[in-house]
Amino acid sequence: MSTVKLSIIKPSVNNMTARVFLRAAGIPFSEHDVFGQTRQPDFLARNPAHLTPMIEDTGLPKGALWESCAIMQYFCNKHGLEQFYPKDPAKRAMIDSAMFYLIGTFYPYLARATYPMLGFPQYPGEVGHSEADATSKETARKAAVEALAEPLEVFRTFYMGDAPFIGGDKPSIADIRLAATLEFLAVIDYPLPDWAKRYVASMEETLGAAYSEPAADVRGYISYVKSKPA
Ligand SMILES: N[C@@H](CCC(=O)N[C@@H](CS)C(=O)NCC(=O)O)C(=O)O
Repeated sequence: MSTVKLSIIKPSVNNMTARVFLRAAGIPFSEHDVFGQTRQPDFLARNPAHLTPMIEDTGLPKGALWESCAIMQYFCNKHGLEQFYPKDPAKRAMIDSAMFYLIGTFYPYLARATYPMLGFPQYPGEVGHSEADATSKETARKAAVEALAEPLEVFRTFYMGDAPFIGGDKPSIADIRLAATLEFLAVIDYPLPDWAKRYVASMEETLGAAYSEPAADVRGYISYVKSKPA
């Protein structure tokens, strides 16, 4: 079996998601740090969206695949990893819904709330990316911080309910996506509710080094950013 090639940027939780998943699923892969290389001609030829995580695997129609959730879905489908992505259509729909809700609703708030502190660029059309003054940018950032609480609570009340994970008794790919995402909130000292703290701790305890090793890169970057003078 040819080895999957995973291209990553270490401080990113989008990348942490794929890194945790491939380790937890026991899929053989080689990891390549492409920090600073995503807009170079060789990378763009393979991935015109210049996004990481990216996998390259034989059999993919275009050779490469990006989007963290699509990467996890692909490997679960390919290897029948039902423990992470149930086959039952109704159960699978809940996992898909949680991931779409994260990417489409929760993550944009989280990016607006944390990217300025992380030193990451914001998206065109947003106040943080505009020529607005620092006060206006901070007002917009704080609005995004405030908006986080409602979708966060939806993950607990709707997707998890009485179970410890979105996947029920065991972490699913939606849990890997959510736990990794929550890691970024440390950069703004976001007051995570107790259930969310316990949830991330359970994810780490359950997945072990598969979680801790990629998490260490995100946490290390956050510590570095927070240690810099404002
Ligand atoms: N929704 C995507 C987001 C991917 C993304 O934003 N990747 C960023 C790192 S966090 C990236 O590779 N940026 C490099 C670039 O745009 O050149 C996912 O979940 O994979």
